[in-house]
Amino acid sequence: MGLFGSFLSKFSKSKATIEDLEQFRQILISSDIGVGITEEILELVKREKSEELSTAIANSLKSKLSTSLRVINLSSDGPTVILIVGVNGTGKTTSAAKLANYYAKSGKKVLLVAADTFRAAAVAQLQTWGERIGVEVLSGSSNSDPAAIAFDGAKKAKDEGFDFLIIDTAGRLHTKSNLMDELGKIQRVVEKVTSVNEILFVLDGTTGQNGIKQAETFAASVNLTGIVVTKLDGSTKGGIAIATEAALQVPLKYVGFGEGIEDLTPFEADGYIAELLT
Ligand SMILES: Nc1nc2c(ncn2[C@@H]2O[C@H](COP(=O)(O)OP(=O)(O)O)[C@@H](O)[C@H]2O)c(=O)[nH]1
Ligand SMILES: [Mg+2]
Repeated sequence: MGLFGSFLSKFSKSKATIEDLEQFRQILISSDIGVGITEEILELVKREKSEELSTAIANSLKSKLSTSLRVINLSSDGPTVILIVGVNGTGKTTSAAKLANYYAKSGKKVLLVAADTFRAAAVAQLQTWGERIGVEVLSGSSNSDPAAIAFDGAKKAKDEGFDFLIIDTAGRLHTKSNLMDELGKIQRVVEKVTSVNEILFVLDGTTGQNGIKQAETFAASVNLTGIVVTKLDGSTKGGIAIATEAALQVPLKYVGFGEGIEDLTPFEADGYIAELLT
């Protein structure tokens, strides 16, 4: 059963009491769907006919979502370049490897670039994934300029006919403006060689409303084209997916639901909402 299902089935049988509404409010808030959307849903509970309630909530949630396409924007000429950004520990490297694996398995030639040059362990982590999934990983020496390695990756991908170039970047605090500027620099140097098709913001689905603030600051520095929400496995925080997309109007493209290489799935809004409400 989804997060809201038991309440909705109760409300479909009898009118919600004040106590019911309060309990439902707690569930909604703790799902991280946000205060604004919580109050709107509660208004619908008070107002709608019980048999139409689920549909009314589903429609209300859908109307808040981005209308942009959720598929990865593929390059028509040259490699499809995907830049992976976000704060520390959200699942960037894991998601980069998952995406690389998906494309490699579908017969595409994929290059991963370890542009997280601050920590040797970060480079090693991507290399380990690369070996496991049979995808080449390009890395520079530690502490080298991340933009320089990204540039080398772009050149190599273009010259050697790669279909996908996936650039993993270092986690950065959205409050550090010099690091945010560095992302812009990475994008610009890659664009000297080939266009950047996607900038995916990776959000840890368990970080709560602060995640939305992170995303907003990143969106102010680089042109985010998609969101990946990770760690939704077994989480009761599923509301964050909707809250983030509603706040940013940037489409959620993938959801991570585990540490395994296959644990990434394209986000499908209708199914996701239906699941929350069932
Ligand atoms: N449960 C779960 N763990 C994840 C998921 N994605 C990443 N992780 C774990 O989160 C931790 C940080 O991931 P990592 O990719 O290194 O984050 P990065 O710092 O953003 O590159 C690792 O232990 C990953 O295995 C996910 O979807 N579900
Ligand atoms: Mg990483």
